[in-house]
Amino acid sequence: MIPASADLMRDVLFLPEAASRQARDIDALHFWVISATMLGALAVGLTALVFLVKYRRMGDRPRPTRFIALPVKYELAMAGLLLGLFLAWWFVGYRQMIALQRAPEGALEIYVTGKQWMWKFASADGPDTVGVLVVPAARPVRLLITARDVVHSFFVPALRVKQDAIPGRYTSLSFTIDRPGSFPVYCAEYCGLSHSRMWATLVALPPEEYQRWLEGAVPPAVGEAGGNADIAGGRLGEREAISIAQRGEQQAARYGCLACHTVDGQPHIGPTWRGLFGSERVLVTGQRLVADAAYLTQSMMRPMEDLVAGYPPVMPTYQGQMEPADVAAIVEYIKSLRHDAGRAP
Ligand code: HEC
Ligand SMILES: [Cu+2]
Repeated sequence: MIPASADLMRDVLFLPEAASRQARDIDALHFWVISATMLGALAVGLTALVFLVKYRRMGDRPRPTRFIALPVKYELAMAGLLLGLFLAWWFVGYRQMIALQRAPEGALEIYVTGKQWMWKFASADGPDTVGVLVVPAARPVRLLITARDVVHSFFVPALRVKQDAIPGRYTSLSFTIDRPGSFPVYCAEYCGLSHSRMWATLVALPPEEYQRWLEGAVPPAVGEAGGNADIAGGRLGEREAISIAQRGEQQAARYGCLACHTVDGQPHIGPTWRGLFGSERVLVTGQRLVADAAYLTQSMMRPMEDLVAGYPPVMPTYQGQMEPADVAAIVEYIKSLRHDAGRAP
């Protein structure tokens, strides 16, 4: 697809600018599919029109049409051509899908959490933000996306991608933004009352400016970016004073969890939280499962339902007693205590 016609197609289809190579690849396939199918439809329509006129009823006497049998080789050629075309599209699309899942070595990893009704972002060396995703331009980025409450969908029109955000699971999305700019992010899965207000901005900064952002400055592009920070109540683009995990630490102390749980690896009245996230748990029933976000949440809400083997059933339930944001913060805190903290789960 030559660039000029790609621009034309983009205008005709009301698409925004494509911000990454992956997005331009998706566009190329999209334009190829839509042009071929539209041309096909046009050919069929025009033929029908010609036949309509050519074979219209003329006079009273019907003129029988000669019986026509199409040679098998034409039929095979037609079927083969169409099948080949569809397989080619599938092949190209499949490769593009894989490219969106796989990140090159050294990609910057950023955790994305969707919850009613905002997007939160956290990375190992950058500050946590709400409503504004800050990435360096021209560097591969891998998002690890999850949801805290219901299914959301991380949608960046400029990247031509929607990726489901599912509670208790991580999905991933990789891309490299070509050059600095700001791009809107939406939620593309109806998720409740303020679904339409669940938006954020993806800001790609030049490498030097990104470095300054890591060091504490707030570049104008970030300061001006918009997004929804309903629950957090913070100002957009402004880094949160403390990270989600740090808030979790405070909340764990406030709710008295630390009277029974330690964070140094020593079991107390309850199991230690050090290395808990992602580890295999053995329950009194003999059942084995992996401590993910869903399990941790369940342990707080209904502690009697999955009792850990070797401990007394003394943990009180916190169902209805904790703010959802506090539950999320504590889960995030326990997650930060895993042995391989900082790497993808
Ligand atoms: C009275 C002591 C006590 C308090 C207070 C307490 N827990 Fe527990 N907790 C336990 C015990 C005992 C277990 C192990 C038995 C079970 O699974 O319920 C446990 C298990 C857990 C587990 C599962 C751990 C594992 O190894 O799989 C999590 C997660 C947890 N608690 C989180 C919390 C949080 C968060 C709080 C505060 C909001 C809290 N607990 C408060 C005693 C307590
Ligand atoms: Cu949503």
